[in-house]
Amino acid sequence: MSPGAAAGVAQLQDTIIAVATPTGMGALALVRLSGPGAYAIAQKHIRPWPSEPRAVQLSTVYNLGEVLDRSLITLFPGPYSFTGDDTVEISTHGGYLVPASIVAALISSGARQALPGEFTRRAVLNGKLDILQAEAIGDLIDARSQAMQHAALSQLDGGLSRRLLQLREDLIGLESIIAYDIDFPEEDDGPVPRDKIEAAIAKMIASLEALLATAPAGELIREGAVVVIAGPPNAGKSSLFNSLLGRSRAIVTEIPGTTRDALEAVVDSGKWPLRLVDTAGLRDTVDPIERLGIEVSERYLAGAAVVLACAENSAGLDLTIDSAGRKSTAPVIAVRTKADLAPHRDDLNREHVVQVSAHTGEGLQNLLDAINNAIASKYGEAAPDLPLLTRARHRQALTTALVEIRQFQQAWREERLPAPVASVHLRAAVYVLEELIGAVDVDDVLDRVFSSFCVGK
Ligand SMILES: Nc1nc2c(ncn2[C@@H]2O[C@H](COP(=O)(O)OP(=O)(O)OP(=O)(O)O)[C@@H](O)[C@H]2O)c(=O)[nH]1
Ligand SMILES: [Mg+2]
Repeated sequence: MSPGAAAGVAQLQDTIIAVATPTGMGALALVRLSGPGAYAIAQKHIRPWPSEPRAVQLSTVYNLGEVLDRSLITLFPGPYSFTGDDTVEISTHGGYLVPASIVAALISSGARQALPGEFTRRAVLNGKLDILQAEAIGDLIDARSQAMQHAALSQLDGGLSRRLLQLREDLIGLESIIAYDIDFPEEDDGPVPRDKIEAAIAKMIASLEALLATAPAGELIREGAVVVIAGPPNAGKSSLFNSLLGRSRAIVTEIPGTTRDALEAVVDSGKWPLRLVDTAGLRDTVDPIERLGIEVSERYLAGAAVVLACAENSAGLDLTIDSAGRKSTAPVIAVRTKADLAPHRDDLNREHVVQVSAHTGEGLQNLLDAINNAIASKYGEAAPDLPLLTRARHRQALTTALVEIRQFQQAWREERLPAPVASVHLRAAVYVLEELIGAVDVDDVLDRVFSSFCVGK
């Protein structure tokens, strides 16, 4: 057990409390109290005490005889609560004072201020959630796009955990077949057929590869795709940025060189969260401040998922596409700005140029579609029936598991290593998956081996 886990177990004796809603002015706030002493602590302050669990009771919260608030109280007895421990939820009036005074009163009676994420951590330690589901709760709260909301909900529902548990199950199955073969090579059935083991390995490798293939799209959904708006000064980049954002965030003037620093804002395109970046116009300049801004633009270009090369004329577009191509490996979308000014000019009716006007809104949807398509063709679309890997932690763990299984496959095929040694790779893959899910039970393989034995053997 890690020292962190040991600390978690020791702290499980504490009853923790926190305001679950954000600090600040609001109609309501939720105070959550959870732990072995939750009921005893809350009973010192709440009257009347709810007569039944999971039913809302209008009560008064007191401290030393003084009324703190009229609140709605709900009891969630363990283990049927979010954390698995007895939990009291107090729905109070909002604002700065009321929720904080209730928390202070309950702390004076023995509760402890919860650490960040501690309620969810308890849910994991009490077996209510696995680590992947706990991460999904964090992602759901952080979600700034529908795509992330869907991915987090599916992970919370256990989609990814179930797949990984199945994989772990398959690995343990394979381990036990090999162990059985080693221990009882002259059984009546004869040795385990090699092609059966080959097929099981191939199935696991295919399943891991399919999951790993979702990582680029999954990580992009969680982190957002950096979309850099680049182009010559005065091309209308900041205007386009504001239009895509739906609000006036960047300063727009007719003076070339207005934007000096990169500005970033998130737009939900429906499919991907886009981290739109407005940048300083690219040009040769002696102005040191503008030069610094251009350097920042170039850095953003290097890390872009997609570049919008913007210009209001054909020559400007060619130059921008060219310089974007040199600074970035991302797909470049050619965007002809200010389409309202000189519509249908021949030189700009060329193919693969999206025409937009920040003033009329023309072409903005086409541009969003083009961005979504460019991202999907570079990073892949999420297969609807597959959970997504949304974190580098998931990708690294599954890559390690895949490497171990491939090493087993090779050793098995070449009969290079004795079977017990080769199966060390399978054990390593099982550990990696267990660590990823947060479910560790090494006795499983023994259970499998002995469950197929006859009584008395
Ligand atoms: N008619 C028309 N004018 C536009 C449009 N977009 C921008 N402009 C005008 O073009 C000028 C420059 O716009 P900005 O958005 O500041 O251009 P920019 O590319 O950010 O410029 P820098 O920050 O200097 O690099 C302003 O006067 C805008 O009003 C458009 O779609 N139609
Ligand atoms: Mg600008």
